[in-house]
Amino acid sequence: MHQAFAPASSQHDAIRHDWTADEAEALLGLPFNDLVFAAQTAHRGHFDPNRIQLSTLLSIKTGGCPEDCGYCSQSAQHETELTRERLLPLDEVLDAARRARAAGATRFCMGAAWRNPTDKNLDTVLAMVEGVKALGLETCVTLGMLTGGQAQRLKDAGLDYYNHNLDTSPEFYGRVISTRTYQDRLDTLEHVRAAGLKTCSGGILGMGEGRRDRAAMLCQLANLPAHPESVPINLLVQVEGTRLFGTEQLDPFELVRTVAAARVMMPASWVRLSAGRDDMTDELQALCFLAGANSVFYGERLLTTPNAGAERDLALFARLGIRFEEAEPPGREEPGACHRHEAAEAGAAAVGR
Ligand code: SAM
Ligand code: DTB
Ligand code: SF4
Repeated sequence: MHQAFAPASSQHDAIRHDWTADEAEALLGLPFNDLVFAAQTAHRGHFDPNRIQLSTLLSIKTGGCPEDCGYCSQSAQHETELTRERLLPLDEVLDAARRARAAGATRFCMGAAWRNPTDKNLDTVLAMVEGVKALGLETCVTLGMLTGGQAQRLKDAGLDYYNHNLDTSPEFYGRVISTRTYQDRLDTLEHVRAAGLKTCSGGILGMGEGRRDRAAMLCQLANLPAHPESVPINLLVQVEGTRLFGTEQLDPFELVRTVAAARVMMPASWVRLSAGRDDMTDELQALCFLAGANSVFYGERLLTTPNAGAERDLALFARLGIRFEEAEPPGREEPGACHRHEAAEAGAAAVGR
């Protein structure tokens, strides 16, 4: 076993904020079995290893974004097949949230293709947050950059999580986005944290970055004043017409290694296997769950691209004996509390086992 990373198991679940890129790179480069073992050990110190959290995504404002993120179908600088849409009306959003709850999601995440929300747009989003929360779902929004005042208004409306990704390392960042800086992203994360919102922040793999960049990105996340409560690890969804379309595919084991390192470095956070699952085999997803991923986007679509469907997911969870939790119906004594849903049984029925 590697000396630096195989000490007593109690050290695997330490909450640290002093990771160096060298250390994180060494962690990512451990023999695969040692790394996965370290991740499982950390995972079991903080979570039920056979349970995952389900979030459903909805794009509330699609396309026409002024930013130039090289991966994104919604950038106005890319010629993709996407149709630009206006901000969705409240009733459509609430219908989608009810459907997500009925399907078993506990968190509803709403995304908008904005550089930042205007205060007027934010008023509309606040009503969405209040409405979704009243359904007994946890709420998350991703709206671009926020001021401190906007973060506070979201908090006051009852928002649980704000998603804002660092996307990659500071060193690789300039190859992906030029219209906002890394520091802009860190500033928004600071506003989110200062307002008392939970932070959802992670990145994208498979954009042509190297292992050192993945290590540096994980260090940035783990060395924030508080670990993000939720860490989405996206695998680039290659959309025709975007600048990063045609990028060489990442070795799938690098995805598993990154999930495992995220679990070791942020042991008490939800690590979400996010975009890209539709193109993954069941076996690759199972390795990611073994490596400590314990949350997924659940439902037929991500924002603008297909997701692994609910039927496929239920069948996979059943084969792996993974349970998920379902939102309490609203009006119970502990709003937002969850009860166990035996996905394994439901899914087993779905696959006839
Ligand atoms: N416009 C807001 C922003 O960028 O802050 C919110 C929406 S944006 C689509 C949210 C995140 O989705 C991005 O930061 C990126 O990490 C992820 N994302 C977008 N397109 C993706 C793709 N094609 N593949 C993987 N992840 C993607
Ligand atoms: C995150 O980390 N991944 C989600 C969510 N946060 C907003 C977005 C994934 C988008 C995948 C490409 C698409 O559907 O447009
Ligand atoms: Fe706009 Fe967000 Fe897409 Fe960047 S990732 S182009 S900010 S929608």
